[in-house]
Amino acid sequence: MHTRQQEPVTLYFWPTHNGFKIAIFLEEAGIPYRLEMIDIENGAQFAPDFLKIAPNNKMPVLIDPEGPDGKPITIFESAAILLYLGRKAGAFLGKTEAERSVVEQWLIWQVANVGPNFGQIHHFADFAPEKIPYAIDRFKKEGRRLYGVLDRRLADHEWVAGDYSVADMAIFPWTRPWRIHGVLKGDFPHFERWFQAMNDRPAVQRALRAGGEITAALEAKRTERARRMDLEAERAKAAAATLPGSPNAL
Ligand SMILES: N[C@@H](CCC(=O)N[C@@H](CS)C(=O)NCC(=O)O)C(=O)O
Repeated sequence: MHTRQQEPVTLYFWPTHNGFKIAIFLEEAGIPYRLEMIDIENGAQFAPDFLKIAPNNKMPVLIDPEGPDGKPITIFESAAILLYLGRKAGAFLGKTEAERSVVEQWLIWQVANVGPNFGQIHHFADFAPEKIPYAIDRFKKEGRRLYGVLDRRLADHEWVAGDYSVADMAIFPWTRPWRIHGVLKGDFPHFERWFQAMNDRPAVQRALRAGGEITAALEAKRTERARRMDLEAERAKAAAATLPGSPNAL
């Protein structure tokens, strides 16, 4: 991999799953970057100046001052950013056309399935003021199916799409709240092995700290929420185990 980047790229960022994906790539590839924080919890994504570079009103957005032909380029949509950066760095996309196709399939699987569905779990199971069991059940069931797809894939692949790639970088941040998705330890052992391997990568650890104090504060809140959900899951499991007629009933 070789990048001769002189001027840093600018990543319009908030410490969310879609933001972390790009930070992971930049850290892995050693591309210098600066962050422009877009506080999506306070409406910064709707600011007219941001709309000029983010037609969908969402982060992440990347500006590379050293784009094609040495001219600046602006890119929105996280998968488009990862593919651009992968081509630029000549890394993490697979080497042959067959390998690239596998990476693209799993990257698109994330943006078309994992992101939209897990986003709905977060909304209905965690943020919604009114808890609608039908909605929570619907999106958690689909979420569980997606964890199953990932776990089957990882049963005989070290990384999701061949060598370590943008597909791993895109999927991993979305699976960090696995407790909130209703996953229990031991449910998906191959996923757990891969998750640990991702967590252990120094570049991933650096990326998860991008955004400094703002990120640290949000991450602390998330850890607390995950702990609460874990306790709830344990209680539900214990209650189910003692239901009359259940195999574990006393
Ligand atoms: N498909 C987009 C999704 C981006 C996205 O959903 N970004 C969220 C944060 S993770 C956002 O900016 N949300 C603000 C809003 O929806 O108003 C991508 O992959 O880049």
